[in-house]
Amino acid sequence: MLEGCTDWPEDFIQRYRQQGYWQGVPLGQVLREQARLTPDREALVQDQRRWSYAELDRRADRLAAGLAELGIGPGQRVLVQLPNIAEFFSLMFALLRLGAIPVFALPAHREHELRHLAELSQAVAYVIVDEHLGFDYRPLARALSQQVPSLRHVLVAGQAAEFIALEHCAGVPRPLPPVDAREVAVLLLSGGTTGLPKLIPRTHDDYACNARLAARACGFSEHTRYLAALPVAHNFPLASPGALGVFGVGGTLVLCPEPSPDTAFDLIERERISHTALIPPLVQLWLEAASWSDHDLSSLQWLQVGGARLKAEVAARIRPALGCGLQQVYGMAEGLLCFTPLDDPQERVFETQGLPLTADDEIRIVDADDQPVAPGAVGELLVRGPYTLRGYYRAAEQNLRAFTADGFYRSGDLVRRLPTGHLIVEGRSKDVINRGGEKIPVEDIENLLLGHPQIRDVALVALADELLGERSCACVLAREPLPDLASVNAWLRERGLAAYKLPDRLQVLAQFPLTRLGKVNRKALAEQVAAL
Ligand code: AMP
Ligand code: DBH
Repeated sequence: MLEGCTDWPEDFIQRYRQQGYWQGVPLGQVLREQARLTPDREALVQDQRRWSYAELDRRADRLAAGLAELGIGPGQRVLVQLPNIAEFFSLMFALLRLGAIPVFALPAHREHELRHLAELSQAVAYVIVDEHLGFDYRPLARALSQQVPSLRHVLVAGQAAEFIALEHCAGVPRPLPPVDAREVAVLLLSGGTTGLPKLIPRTHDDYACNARLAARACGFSEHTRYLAALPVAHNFPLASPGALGVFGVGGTLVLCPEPSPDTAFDLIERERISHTALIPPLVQLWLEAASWSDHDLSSLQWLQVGGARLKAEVAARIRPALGCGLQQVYGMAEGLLCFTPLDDPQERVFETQGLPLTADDEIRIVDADDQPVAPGAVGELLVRGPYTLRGYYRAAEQNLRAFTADGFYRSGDLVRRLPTGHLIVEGRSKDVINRGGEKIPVEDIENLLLGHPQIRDVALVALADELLGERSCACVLAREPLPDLASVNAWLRERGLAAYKLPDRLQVLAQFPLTRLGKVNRKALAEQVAAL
C-alpha cells in the first residue's frame, strides 16, 4: 500500500473479499466495463456538452497517455481543484487508470489550504480551471508553484496562459500497467477534527464498494438522471452514491455549476432529473424558491440530504413543495455512510439519519472512557468496516488519537441508536463548526487569528443559526485600536483562507470564562456571546 497509509489487517482483508465487498476491480475498469455494455448511453452532461460512456472512456484513455508523457505515473499525487465540469471526470479516470492519485480540493479552497495539501501530499501536478464563478485560479497556481517545489506541472481546463492546457494534454492511448484494486485510488479531504484538513486514503476496492452499495441503497439504475448540485470534489456527490454510483449502473450525471435554485431548477426541468443531493441550508433555499417558481420539477423522485442535521420541520416540507421523496444521509469522507431506507415510514425519515450501509459496518457508541453506553443513550460513534479508513495519510501521531487500538475510527459525532438500528446525530465532541454542512476546523482558524496584530487571544465558537444550524463567532481579547469583523476578515482573506471559514461575527471581550482547570470554557463563552 502507498507509503504513509494504514492497511487493514490480513484477516479483515480476507473477510471483506470473501463477502464480496471488495471485488478486485479498479475504478478505471468500472468505467471501461460500462462503456463496453452501454457505449452510446449518455454518461454526463455539462452545459452544451453531452458525453456518452464511450466518449468519456476514450477521453480518459487519451488524457492518461498525455499525462504519462509528462511523467505522471503510479503512486504519484496530483492536486485537483476543479468545479463541476466534464473535465473533472475525464481527468479523474485518467489518473485512476495510471494509478496516479488525485487529491480533491474544493473549488472554495484558497492558498492557505492548497499549500498545505500540496506540501502534505508532495503533489507533482496541480489541475485547475481558468475561471469559475468570477474567480481566476491561475494566479493561485502561480503562487503555489513558487511555494511548493514538488509541483512540476500546472494543467488548466480552459485558457491556460503559461501553463499546460488540459485539452492539449492528450496522447495515443496505449496499454498501461495494471492497477491493483487494493491500492489507494484517491485522497479525500477530512472536514477536520483538529487543525488543517487531513487526507483520507480510499482504495479502489473500498471506494468502489462505497459507491456500488450506496447506489443500491438509493435505488439508482440506468434510468437515474442525477444532478450534481454540490461540488463533485466532495465525497457526498462524488461517490455516496453520486457520480461514481451513477457510472456504475449506466445512469446519467448532469453537472450543475452552482446550487442556486434558479440554475438547478432549469436543469431539473430540461434534463428530467430523477435524483439530487443537498446540504440542509440549500434545502431551505430550494423550498422557498419552489413556492414561487413555475419550473416543472415533476421528474424529481428523490432528494438526498446530508452533511449536517436536517430539522424535522424542514424535512416534512420537502414532498409538499418539491414533489419528491426525502432520503437522509449521514456520511463522512472517512467512510461510514448511513441512509434512511427508501421504504421507511415518514416519521423515521424525518427524525433519523438512517441505517449503516452494510451489515459489516461495526458501530460502537461509547462514553468518554470508551465504554459502551446503555442502549438508546447518547455517546461518541466509533466505526470500523469495509469502506472506512484505518488511518489518515502521513499522520502517524494524529492517528493514535483518531483511532482505537483495534482500528475503530473515532468520528467525533455524538449519536444515539433506536431499537430499529437507526442512528440520530445529536451533536459532536470534535472541535469543528458545522456551518450548514461546510466544516470549519476551529484550531486552524484560531491559529491564524493569533497572528493578527490586534488580537491577543481568541476562541472560535459556534452560535445557533436558523438557516445554517451553526455559524462561527470569533471571540477575541484585543489591543487598541480594537479590530472589527470587516478588517479581520479582509486580513484572513489576504492569508488565503477559504471564504466559508471566515468568521460570521467578531466579539471583543475583556476576558474569557475559564474552567476550573483554567482553560477557556467554550460552552459558557458561546452562551455568554449568544446572549449579548
Ligand atoms: P467530513 O469530515 O467533511 O466528511 O464531514 C463528516 C461529518 O459531517 C460527520 O462526521 C458529521 O459530523 C457531519 N454530518 C454528515 N452528515 C450529517 C447528517 N445527516 N446529520 C448530522 N451531521 C452530519
Ligand atoms: O458531510 C459529509 O462529509 C457527508 C455527508 C453526506 C459525506 O461525506 C457523505 C454524505 O458521503
